[in-house]
Amino acid sequence: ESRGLRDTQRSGPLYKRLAAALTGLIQEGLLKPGTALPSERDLSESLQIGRVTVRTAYRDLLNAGTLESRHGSGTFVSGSVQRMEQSLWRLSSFSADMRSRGRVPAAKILSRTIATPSPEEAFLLGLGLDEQVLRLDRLRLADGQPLAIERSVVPLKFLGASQGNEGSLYDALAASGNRPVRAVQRLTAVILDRSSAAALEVKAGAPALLIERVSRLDDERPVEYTRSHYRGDAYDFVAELRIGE
Ligand code: 16G
Repeated sequence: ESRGLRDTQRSGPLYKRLAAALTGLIQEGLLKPGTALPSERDLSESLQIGRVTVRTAYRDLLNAGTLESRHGSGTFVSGSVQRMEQSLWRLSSFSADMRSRGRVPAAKILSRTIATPSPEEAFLLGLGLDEQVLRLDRLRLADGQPLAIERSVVPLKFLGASQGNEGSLYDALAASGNRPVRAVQRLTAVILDRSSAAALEVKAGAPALLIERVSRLDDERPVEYTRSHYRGDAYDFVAELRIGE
């Protein structure tokens, strides 16, 4: 452990390097939420660095919310990421899924444009190249915690007056009588690039699941093409399997 702590960052004040090393261990999942950290004295002894250095590093991480102190029992890794199980079979929206878990869903709009579809989007959505789509980039949060970043492309003709401006896209579609009822989705393991990782508050290079979904209306017309990056540390996708023929 101490080798890892020393290797992570090589320059800057020692307390900063220690704080960065601890953050790295937490983000890599080697120090799990709820884990107790060594006392200031134990860590300064085992790393052979001053107690003030350890105290300052801990203080920075406490201020950042990465660590939390519990009275009388010490310093702990904040109980931040709550891992969730998600069915691979049920078609649901981010908002509905979070509500069913008792969490508060939110969307931060990163970009929103109305344009003609790219050839790929037109093909996947069964559109003419001159029709209009809404292209919506959103960060998805639950209880203020970022869990996914996604780009949704929706034919404008399926959206009502809200034009997907607020809250749940599926709610907006349902409100205009265009509820998605069927979807095909593909899951692919990916590494997050720097900007997606920053938005999701994980380390650059952290793993994610890229989930591409094409949803359809009752009459089979495609209603959505969405590419979502779901944080790898937040989700387990679960399916029940039956023996094949
Ligand atoms: C989920 C869907 C996404 C859909 C969104 C709608 C996955 C992998 N993706 O993120 O395709 O567009 O929900 O959510 O589940 P909303 O109704 O809350 O906007």
